[in-house]
Amino acid sequence: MNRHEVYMKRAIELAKGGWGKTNPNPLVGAVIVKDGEIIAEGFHKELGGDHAEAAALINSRQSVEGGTLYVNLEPCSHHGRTPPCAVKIIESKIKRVVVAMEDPNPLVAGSGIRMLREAGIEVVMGVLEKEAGVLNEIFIKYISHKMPFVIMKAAMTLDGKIASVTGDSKWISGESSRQQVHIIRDRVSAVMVGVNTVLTDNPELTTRLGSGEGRDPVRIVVDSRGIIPADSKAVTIQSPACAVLATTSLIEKDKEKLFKSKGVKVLKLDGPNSGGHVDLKLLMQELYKLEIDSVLLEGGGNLNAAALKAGIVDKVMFFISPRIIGGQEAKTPVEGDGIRLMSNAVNLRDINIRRFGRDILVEGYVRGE
Ligand code: AOF
Ligand code: ZN
Repeated sequence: MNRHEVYMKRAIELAKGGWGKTNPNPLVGAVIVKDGEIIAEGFHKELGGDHAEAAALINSRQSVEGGTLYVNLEPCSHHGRTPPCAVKIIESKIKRVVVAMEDPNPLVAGSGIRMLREAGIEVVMGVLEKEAGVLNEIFIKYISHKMPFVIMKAAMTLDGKIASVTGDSKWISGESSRQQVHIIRDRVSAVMVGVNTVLTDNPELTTRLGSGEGRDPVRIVVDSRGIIPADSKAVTIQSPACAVLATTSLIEKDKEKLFKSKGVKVLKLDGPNSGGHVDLKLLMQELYKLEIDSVLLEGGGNLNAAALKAGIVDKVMFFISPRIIGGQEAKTPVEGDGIRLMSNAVNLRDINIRRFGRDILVEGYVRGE
């Protein structure tokens, strides 16, 4: 790792301090180096708060004049919730700015770099670009496609079952895997399940980190006919985050009223070709409007199949527990009609394998730039 990469790695580590708090804004960290030493650090702590570059400039206890600023995202050039960072950097007399990646936000998209260069500041681009892209995979999808980043998560046995023949699905994966899921729930804006999952498991869909900290995601239930009981935990649980019922015009009027009276946001999403089902692409476009930048899709098999078919899934995370339960009728993570030819399979790229206790996590991306 060269000098630039060492400091950029630090900026990326700092950025992670904003996990779960900056959505739908990016994770950004910044480091200021002068005479071979880090003299200030900062990161974007929460939505609406100081941008990372501004935070680092404020945190410096000595003059930053002539120093180098490392930041994992191009400094902004626009007046948004805060004034443009590029202007602050120019005023601070920083000599050089090292950036991991250009800002995909159309409001910025290269203009921050241009501003800096026009002011005579040396700009070095592309340091740890790939790592920076992974760090902000949610932001990049959200801002460039106007849809949330969708992570399909499942926990299955070694023989690929998500429940036994009797429907028992409690404790398929171990404690450590389940904890990891709560860490992800804390970082994403929403968690989404299908009607059958609510009917059979009645999940709370909240974040339980153990430490007492953590932020609940918005709870989304996809239920085309609006048949889940109004006293389902997903509806009634006490949480600062709201519940969304993604349904269609097939929902009964009284039921719709009942859900609304309980504070549920009811979205009717009939698509031209969705045949009485919720149009998932339309749902994603609506979620974008609600500033939901990421969705953890927790099944079950029918919704997972529909989501893959609709092309809304970005990332897959399958936890595999080394247990075998068998049963022809036992449910699997992806049901639906299935593909006919192997050549049409969903082929994951950039596969990563991690261990959580006795379980194995296989994760990868469905598509990507
Ligand atoms: C951040 N934090 O550290 C940086 C960002 O909503 P605003 O006005 O705060 O502006 C958000 C945009 O600013 C964001 O989409 C990104 O393009 C740019 N940079 N944003 O939230 C930061 N550096
Ligand atoms: Zn900024």
